[in-house]
Amino acid sequence: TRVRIIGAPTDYGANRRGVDMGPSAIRYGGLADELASAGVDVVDAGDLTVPRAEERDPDTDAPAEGDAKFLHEVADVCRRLADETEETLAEGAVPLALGGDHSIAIGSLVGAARDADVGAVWFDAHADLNTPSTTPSGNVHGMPLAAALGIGEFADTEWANARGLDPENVALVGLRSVDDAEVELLREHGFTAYTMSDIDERGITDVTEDALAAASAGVDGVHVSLDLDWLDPKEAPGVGTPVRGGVTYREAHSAMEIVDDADCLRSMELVEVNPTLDQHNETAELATELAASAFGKRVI
Ligand code: DIR
Ligand code: MN
Ligand code: MN
Ligand code: MN
Repeated sequence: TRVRIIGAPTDYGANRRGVDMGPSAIRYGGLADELASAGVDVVDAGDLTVPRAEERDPDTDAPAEGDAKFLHEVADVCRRLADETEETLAEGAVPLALGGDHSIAIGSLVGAARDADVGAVWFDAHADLNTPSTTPSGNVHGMPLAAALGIGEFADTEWANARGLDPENVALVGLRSVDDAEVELLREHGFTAYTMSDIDERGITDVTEDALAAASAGVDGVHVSLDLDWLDPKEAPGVGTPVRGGVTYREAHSAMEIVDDADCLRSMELVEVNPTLDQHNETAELATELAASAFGKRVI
């Protein structure tokens, strides 16, 4: 396997500053070495150029659509990430995007689904299905799945529509903080959704296998989106929106090993690592280990 790392150091989409340092923290946490130990051929494409929030042009500051903060800036980064993602896939490599906040997933999904039908598995405490009219926070990191699927006000947003992605091939795993409007969408659109209670009852292996089966049915491959707040904050304290009751270290590794076993991984991202909220960079290090498991690293 060949993997191309693409850093997307944004913090436009989150309410706690510092998540733009995620790509550095994850690299410093040993990503290239971890992937190499999984037998992966790694190329680091560096970071996309992302202007700081403080440097944005005041003329383009007007909120674009309802209450979505920095939507213009998010669009600019996601367009470029989509192009890089598409090019990486065309070269036969697996794009691995490093956030940054979760809004970058719009770019990953658009790029992955331009010339292919794809599914997605969303490992996250949150559903990320808000839109500018339903968002309680204004933060675009709570909207990427809705944006990529063209839900609500995103129906005609050309930069956000992931052409080859449909809700029937989207599986969410580990939900425990879902807003009312998101609950409605989860019921309406034919998503596969597993809460923490499902994991309690059925175990992480069964749930992850079913999620991958739903995501991969009838498509060319699967995008895995790993929001580090999926894990319990005891394991992953360096995130902006921690929610108690997440998966354990072992459950997370088990799920990533099942991703590898399913043999359908086509693109991936690691998001929401915020080293300013972390202890000794442990969340970034965890992210690198989980990526290695997803790309095939085993003890023996
Ligand atoms: C909440 C939090 N649902 C929102 N979302 C987060 O702001 O839309 N997503 N933290 O990762
Ligand atoms: Mn989350
Ligand atoms: Mn579509
Ligand atoms: Mn998220």
